[in-house]
Amino acid sequence: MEEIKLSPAEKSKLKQKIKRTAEKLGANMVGFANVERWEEFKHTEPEFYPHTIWPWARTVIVLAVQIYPSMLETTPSVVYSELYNTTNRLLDEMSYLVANFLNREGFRAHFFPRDCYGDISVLVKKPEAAFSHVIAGLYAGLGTIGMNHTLLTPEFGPRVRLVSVITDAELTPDKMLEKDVCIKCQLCVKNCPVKAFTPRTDRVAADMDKHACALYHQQLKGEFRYPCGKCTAVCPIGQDKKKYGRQAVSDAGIEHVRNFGSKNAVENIK
Ligand code: B12
Ligand code: SF4
Ligand code: SF4
Repeated sequence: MEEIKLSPAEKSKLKQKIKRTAEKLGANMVGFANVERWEEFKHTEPEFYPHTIWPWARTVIVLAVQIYPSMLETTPSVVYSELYNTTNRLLDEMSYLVANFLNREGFRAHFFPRDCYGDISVLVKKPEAAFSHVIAGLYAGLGTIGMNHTLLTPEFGPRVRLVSVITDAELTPDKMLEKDVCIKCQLCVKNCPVKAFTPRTDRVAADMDKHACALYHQQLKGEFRYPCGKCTAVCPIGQDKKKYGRQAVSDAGIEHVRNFGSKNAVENIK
């Protein structure tokens, strides 16, 4: 298939149209990365680059939806579990439809589903996917990677879930953030129930025991109060924390919510 060459004015118009489409579908954030950034920054092995997998890929469009702090802070609970499932459906649908829009404009496009694993038992053995939305979000200028290994955005801190649309449309990439969004307060480190993080003094600010985190998630799944996300709930970064307040649900409220809808409801995890 012949590549469609766009003038700078056409590129800018198409970018605006994509943003508007995604926002109408519910996206809180939209960012654009050119595939060259995977080669420039090399956070992953080449087999994970979008254009290694799909040689026609030129741009990755990353969409984010917010996680409401007032629901997340009840974690582990069925309330957060339901929110998580809802965002997952929304992300996959939104990205499907944005890819569909690009198809109708004459471009190749598809989405990489928001997670892409069969079951948590698979991640206990091998905690990674064929394509990382965190890395894509970093390259698309949505945020920077925090000590808790998630993408921290100035608007919602780490309380966003991500999905990527991969296309052969050559669009102007967004600027990556220059300033580290993470303030290294270590609240994520201190509040992790399985002590998954070990702080480091170099650029990668903490090692993460992904196996311990995945094992804990397996337990929570059996109790119908999956996932955990405590390291994202406590992060003080984000305008959302200003809007909802530092703690967005009362202690009594947390206990009440945990008493319903899942097994092992109220116990030692806070
Ligand atoms: C496998 C997986 C897991 C595994 C492994 C987690 C991990 N961090 O790799 C387990 C089961 C432990 C897990 C747990 C959770 N997950 Co998960 N998970 C995934 C999945 C499916 C693949 C991730 C992957 O391939 N990892 C392997 C690669 C990317 O890791 P890596 O090469 O080691 O990259 C790391 C290094 O490069 C390092 N790094 C690079 N530069 C720097 C700089 C600094 C300063 C630091 C500290 C690190 C660092 O950080 C990168 C990310 O870990 C993605 C969805 C997807 N397809 O992207 C969701 C995803 C990463 N998970 C997500 C979430 C929210 C969670 C949870 C909070 C649970 C929840 N939903 O409430 C927890 C906690 C995660 C955490 N603290 O990292 C979100 C993250 C959103 C965000 N804002 O970043 C994702 C993107 C899902 C989504 N569609 O939104 N998850
Ligand atoms: S809780 Fe603090 S250290 Fe952890 S990611 Fe957020 S800002 Fe960084
Ligand atoms: S999701 Fe929970 S168990 Fe996993 S690293 Fe974050 S706080 Fe720890």
